[in-house]
Amino acid sequence: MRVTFVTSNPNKYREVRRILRPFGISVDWRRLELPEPQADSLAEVVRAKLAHIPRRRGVLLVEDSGLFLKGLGGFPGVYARYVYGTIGLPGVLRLLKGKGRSAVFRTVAGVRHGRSVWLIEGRSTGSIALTARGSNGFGYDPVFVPTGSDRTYAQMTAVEKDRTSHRARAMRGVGRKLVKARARRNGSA
Ligand code: ITT
Repeated sequence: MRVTFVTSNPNKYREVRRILRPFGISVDWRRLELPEPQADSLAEVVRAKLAHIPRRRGVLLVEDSGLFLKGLGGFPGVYARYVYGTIGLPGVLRLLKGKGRSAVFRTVAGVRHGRSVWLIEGRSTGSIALTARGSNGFGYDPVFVPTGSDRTYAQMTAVEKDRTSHRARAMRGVGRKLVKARARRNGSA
């Protein structure tokens, strides 16, 4: 089975390709920056991304991710991309000084297959490190410490990050659902 994943972010593509491979799903990358409307929720952004892509055959996949910081009332949340590109990690660490450091990373994956649209969410809970650590991964990985670890995602291997990451959880949900749909189509479930 093949899916077309539309994202501007090569790191996301690498992760998604790796996560879906065990489900027997190959991922074709369409590199495109889709407009992200000012929206309150990742789900709304995902629906807007799907709506922007013309209908065509095959399975289409998009996702939107956000980092929700408890000490900042959920900021940057859906605006994680903008905040990363403006104040960056140093700015986020400055804003968090003296505040609670718990955090949730969320990914909402959106799949369009024919007339069906599915949204599937994955979450990783954790906290924000006092300083950036590690050089693997991308984006907020150097500051995000998942629950149960004392290392940031940037200090982990790709396989270690996939065990708990928001994206891996959302994409494994996508993988399971696509495998089930294929089995139904083939009349074997
Ligand atoms: P799209 O084209 O798919 O939208 P993007 O990089 O703009 O790619 P998002 O808006 O979903 O993606 O991401 C919001 C921000 O969060 C952005 O700065 C990403 O680098 C960062 N981010 C997303 N997933 C991450 C992860 O697993 N680890 C660290 N940072 C991540």
